Amino acid sequence: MPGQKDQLRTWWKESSVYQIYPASFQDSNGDGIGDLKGIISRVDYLKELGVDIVWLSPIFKSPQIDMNRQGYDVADYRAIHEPYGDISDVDTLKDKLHERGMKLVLDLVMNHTSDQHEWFQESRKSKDNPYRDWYIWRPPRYDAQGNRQPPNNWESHFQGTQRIEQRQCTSSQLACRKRLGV
Ligand SMILES: [Ca+2]
Repeated sequence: MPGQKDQLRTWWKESSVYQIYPASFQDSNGDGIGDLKGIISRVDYLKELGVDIVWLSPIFKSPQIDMNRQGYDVADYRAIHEPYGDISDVDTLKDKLHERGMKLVLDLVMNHTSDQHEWFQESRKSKDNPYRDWYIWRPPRYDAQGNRQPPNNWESHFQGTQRIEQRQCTSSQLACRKRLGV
């Protein structure tokens, strides 16, 4: 029977977490872009550092047009961003981390998708599409001169208004992205 102290221990509070942005961590094939095989080749190094948990920034299929190519605009949650590798690489990385007593945390945000995701492509087709209410749609706003206005004036806690506008863009229209220069 574990003692009370052991029962109160939680791995996600008491572990050393090492976040990896895949594109810049380790390139295994010389194309200039870090990848999963590169991370796999450094698993022993991570263990030597004393890492308990690898937090992997987004690796899913994405056009990478969100802020600074972070990959939070996911186009397919069941596929890997091609320059990073494929699902078998994820399995290998997971297995090698587990063999060394480390955990793997995948970073993804579930409250929005890329405008290239098939759910969004369906949703935008018509108001009676089965996917229509998978996204929030509102009529566009215009000023007195007839110029189309941003979706809202919300501010982000993270990176100012642009991030919010960009999230709106991923679920609205190309013209909005052009306006923001993203
Ligand atoms: Ca590479």
